[in-house]
Amino acid sequence: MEILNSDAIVERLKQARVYTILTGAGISAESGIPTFRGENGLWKNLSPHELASIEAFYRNTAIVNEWYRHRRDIIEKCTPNAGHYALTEMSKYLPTFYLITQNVDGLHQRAGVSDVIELHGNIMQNYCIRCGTRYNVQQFDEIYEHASRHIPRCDCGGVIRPDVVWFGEALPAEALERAFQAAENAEVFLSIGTSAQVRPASDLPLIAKKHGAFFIEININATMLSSSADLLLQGPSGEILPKLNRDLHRIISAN
Ligand code: BV8
Ligand code: ZN
Repeated sequence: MEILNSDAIVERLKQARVYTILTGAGISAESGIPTFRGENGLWKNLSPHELASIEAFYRNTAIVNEWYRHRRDIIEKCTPNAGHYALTEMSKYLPTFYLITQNVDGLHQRAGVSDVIELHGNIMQNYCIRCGTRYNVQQFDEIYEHASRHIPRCDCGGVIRPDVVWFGEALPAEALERAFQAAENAEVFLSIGTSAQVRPASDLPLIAKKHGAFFIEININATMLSSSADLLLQGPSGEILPKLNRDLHRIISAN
């Protein structure tokens, strides 16, 4: 089944120089990583603010740290899926390719994309909130094993936290700036596997649209962005992206 079933769309993609991609938890679902708000979402019983916020961390440091260790365990046992690898392929032949992700799982990097704009940080990284010393997962787990009350501390005495962006926290300035630029300059913008409920990430597709981009949404469900999409590809990204990659590669190499 041809994914790009109109000459106008094919022509538009053929002419485009700048492709910007935004991914959310949905692209990792077929790797076995639970999404946030879905059926068996991570936040089914607990609200995000009880887990992914600075208040939660201070109030329930042990519970929040345990939740992140649980998520890291899941992620370490998972591998990138066909959707991740299709994007890696695209990054090799598209003229300009920006990959922005809300995910903290590092699967795009493990699938071979060299430059990933991580808006919400990376769950495999940790740092001391007092002196900023960084700890990788092994170092963190070593400290965590011997931490009193499951509150891992740095040599300076400061508490160590996951290097992810919590609700109410600013996104990393450089990553956000690069993401806004990539959205403004996009000629084609793909939003893949995100419910588009979390800002400012969910502003990006609309910024791209406003600057004249051709907007493609890939999701198993409709979202609040769907009405502004120029092309809606409904279904699992692990199935759609390999087909899109095949068609796109054929179009671009026919140039
Ligand atoms: C900030 C990281 C300001 C940690 C996360 C206006 C402007 C700015 C902020 C706000 C604003 N209005 C409200 C806010 C506050 C808040 C916000 O947006 N709240 C929402 C909920 C109303 N935003 C913030 O707090 C942000 N901070 O802007 O601070 C500031 C400025 C200066 C100084 C101080 C402060 C911070 C937001 C980041 C929060 N951190 N996580 C962690 O991961 O533990 S958010 C969390 O949600 C994840 O990062 C996740 O990536 C993100 C978005 O979720 P999705 O990725 O979309 O996942 P979801 O489960 O929702 O959806 C999955 C989708 O996939 C579904 O649509 C499903 O249909 C689809 N799907 C499923 N399977 C498949 C599939 N699709 C395709 N194929 C499949 N197989
Ligand atoms: Zn410290």
